[in-house]
Amino acid sequence: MNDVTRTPAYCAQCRSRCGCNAVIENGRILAIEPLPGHPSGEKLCPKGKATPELVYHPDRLTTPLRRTSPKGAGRTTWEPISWDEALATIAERMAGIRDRHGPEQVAFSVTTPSGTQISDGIAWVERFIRGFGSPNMIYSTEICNWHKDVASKFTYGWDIGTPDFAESELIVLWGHNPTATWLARSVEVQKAMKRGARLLVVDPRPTLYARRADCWLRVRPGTDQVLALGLANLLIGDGGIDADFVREWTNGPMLVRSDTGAFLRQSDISAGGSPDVLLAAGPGGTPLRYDAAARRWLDDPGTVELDAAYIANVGARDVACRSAFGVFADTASAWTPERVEAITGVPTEALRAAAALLAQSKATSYYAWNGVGQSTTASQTDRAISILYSLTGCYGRKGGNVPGVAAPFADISGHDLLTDEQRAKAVGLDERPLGPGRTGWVTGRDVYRAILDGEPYPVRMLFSFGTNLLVSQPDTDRAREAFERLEFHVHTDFFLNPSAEYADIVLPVSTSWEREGLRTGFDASLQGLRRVQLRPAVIEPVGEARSDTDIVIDLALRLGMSETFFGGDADRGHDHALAPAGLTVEQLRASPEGIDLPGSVPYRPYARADGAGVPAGFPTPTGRLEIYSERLLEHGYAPVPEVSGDAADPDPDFPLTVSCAKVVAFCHSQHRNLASLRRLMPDPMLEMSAESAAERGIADNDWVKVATRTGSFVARCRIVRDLEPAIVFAQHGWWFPEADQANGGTAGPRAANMNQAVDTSRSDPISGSIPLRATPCQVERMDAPAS
Ligand SMILES: Nc1nc2c(c(=O)[nH]1)N[C@H]1C(S)=C(S)[C@@H](COP(=O)(O)OP(=O)(O)OC[C@H]3O[C@@H](n4cnc5c(=O)[nH]c(N)nc54)[C@H](O)[C@@H]3O)O[C@H]1N2
Ligand SMILES: Nc1nc2c(c(=O)[nH]1)N[C@H]1C(S)=C(S)[C@@H](COP(=O)(O)OP(=O)(O)OC[C@H]3O[C@@H](n4cnc5c(=O)[nH]c(N)nc54)[C@H](O)[C@@H]3O)O[C@H]1N2
Ligand code: SF4
Ligand SMILES: [Mo]
Repeated sequence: MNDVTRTPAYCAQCRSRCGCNAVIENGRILAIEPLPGHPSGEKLCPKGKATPELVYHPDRLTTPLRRTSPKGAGRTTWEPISWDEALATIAERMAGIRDRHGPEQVAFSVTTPSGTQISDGIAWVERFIRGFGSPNMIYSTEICNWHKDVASKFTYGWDIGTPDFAESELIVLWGHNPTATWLARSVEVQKAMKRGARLLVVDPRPTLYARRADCWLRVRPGTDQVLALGLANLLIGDGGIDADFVREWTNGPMLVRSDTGAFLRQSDISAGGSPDVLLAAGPGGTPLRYDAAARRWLDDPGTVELDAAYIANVGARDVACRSAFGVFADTASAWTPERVEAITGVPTEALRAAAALLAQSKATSYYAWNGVGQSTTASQTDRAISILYSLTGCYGRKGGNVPGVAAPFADISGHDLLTDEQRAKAVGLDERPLGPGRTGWVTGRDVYRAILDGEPYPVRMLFSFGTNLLVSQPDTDRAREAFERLEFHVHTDFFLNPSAEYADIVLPVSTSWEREGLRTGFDASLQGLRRVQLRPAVIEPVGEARSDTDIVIDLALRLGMSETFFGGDADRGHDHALAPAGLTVEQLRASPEGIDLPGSVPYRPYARADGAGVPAGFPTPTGRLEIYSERLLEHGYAPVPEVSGDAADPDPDFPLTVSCAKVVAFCHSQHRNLASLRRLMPDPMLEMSAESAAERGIADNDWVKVATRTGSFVARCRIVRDLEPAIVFAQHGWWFPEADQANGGTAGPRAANMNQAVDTSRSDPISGSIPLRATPCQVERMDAPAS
């Protein structure tokens, strides 16, 4: 008798969200298999295949636990408690702090939906946090997705969009390595290459796609902004830009005053003129009027000049003005190929070849992610890359990056629930008023400061939905100290990770196979965005584990938020989310493989005209794609992405630079306890060139110590061809679940956690990102650590 069944599902462990069949026998999940026909269903990675190992791992948390030992001293001991006792205690502590001190004094940390299964419940968790009234959610966004998803709005008004791989002539992977991090996208890139699409890769590491690319720019870590400006300079100089697009759709033609840096407005040059009307230069110096509020020209823009210089009469003074495009072009022109080579290490011929590829392609799509988002210049780097891309005219176009979704869905993550008063209390928001703090996403560092120094007010409680701050984030010693200081600390997870060891109460969470998951769009491809799927729970929960969604709904009811939480009925919440797209939970339950919405994601949404024939434009202050950002200027930041500051002097004690990249075997600090994945990668590796290794008497596989100004970590050397000798590559997230958890393998001089060696004294002034990808270091051979 064979009672094996196959249920359509998807793997929620990472951003790829691979469509699959779950193979179930006698209520147990045996395996997952690819699900051809699903937009991300062609392949599964080793982490997906390790599903049964994770689900039935002997270390799974199976009941709520309360700690019975003091914090920070030796081994932690726990006692099981009931769900009711656990949740009653948590609700009471939360309500107590809220009522006595304010909800902002409860901080949260939420793990990443791009690299964990929390994508199933993330909207509910965020709703809970905002509904409770706390603006303090540690979310890693400043080192994860914020730049491509939010900083890009300074330029496009929208996010980076979804690459239309199926129609691209040229694909650019810029600091993004889908082979390791987004399998379904990697499949799309391969299909496109087979079809004849060209590939440009910008990465210091010889990734699989770098080796296969038509052009590989081996950029030095942390120098991408210079590279992007250098490429823009070549495109502009050689006539390789789409000048019609730039003239018609960007704010490039608008005149900028040299005295204030603001746009030249009609109200500047004529009494009674409108401040909404911006001026551009027409032929022979006639000013042409553009009404930014109405998003339309008041004069015929047919002859508007892009690269204009202009003298305006402001009051009784002459003020020199330059078109926004001209300001950017001047900034970029400083970056000649020779200067770019000196900073980035990219040879002038390679730079010219890349510029030629960009100039020739009429349909370029790109993706830029962690390789450019984890630096102290991440926001302006995003600006430089976005503007470079804008010059190609491909944003929104067929074969380019297309913003938007196939259908609208209601957002249930509760952005509207936080009052302005609470929103303003996000820690770190004063320092970075345009940063992720605006939506309640704060950095670990700022929360530790609040806990330890009471700045700007004390944080008393931390409630973690997954995350492993002691390993995945720097400032490890501060974090430990802060955890010991907390009045109350809750952690929800599948396993007790090193950070959970500091909690007062730990809650066992069901894996995605034991709970439902709603997905509105699978964005490996533009076509996949039409798929909506409600993944059923395919097995019963292990032990007493409950989903994050169940946990926050239960707590919400205990905290008096029933109404905000749809009376405690998750289905009602999901129906609310689905309603604008005309779907229901019931329909989706009847189609477990998902439903494809009719229609598609529209190309060129900015060109869609209203009844009066006025195109929608871009959702930016000027209604145009913003080469020049007055908004950044108003907050004291550079309006075009000029390179700020001088590079720090090289330190002879730390002549190398350590960067990092993700590996297919693990997500962040997870998966180290799964035997099949550890067989793929038993130890942390440090990629080095043969030259640098030989210079230090290091052979392949030797253990090495990597020292920086602020700490050190250990790894094994892996010699890699074609790596620049001064650059080494580490992996983050290492700890040893098999080791004695009294130290968890996370601390001390022999630990493998690279984040304890990252210096966070400098950060991106807009987003708070930190230099995870470029830290000066030295490497030396060491004896193998005792196991
Ligand atoms: N297997 C696996 N998949 C994952 C995750 C995981 O942990 N493991 N995490 C998920 C999450 S949360 C995220 S955010 C995504 C991230 O996905 P990716 O952005 O693809 O992540 P990385 O591999 O860290 O970095 C991408 C590339 O940046 C390169 N790089 C390093 N420094 C620089 C630099 O200075 N400039 C440039 N141009 N490139 C540089 C690296 O060599 C690497 O090839 O992956 C998601 N998917
Ligand atoms: N040096 C360096 N550091 C980095 C990065 C880097 O590239 N280099 N990448 C950064 C990035 S992009 C990110 S996003 C962060 C990620 O940092 P974190 O969000 O801290 O991710 P993890 O370390 O994987 O910890 C995730 C924890 O959540 C648990 N978990 C998984 N799924 C669920 C779930 O559904 N519910 C609950 N409650 N728990 C769950 C896991 O078991 C694990 O214990 O790390 C960042 N840190
Ligand atoms: S790439 Fe692997 S871990 Fe990520 S969703 Fe696909 S199968 Fe799961
Ligand atoms: Mo991330």
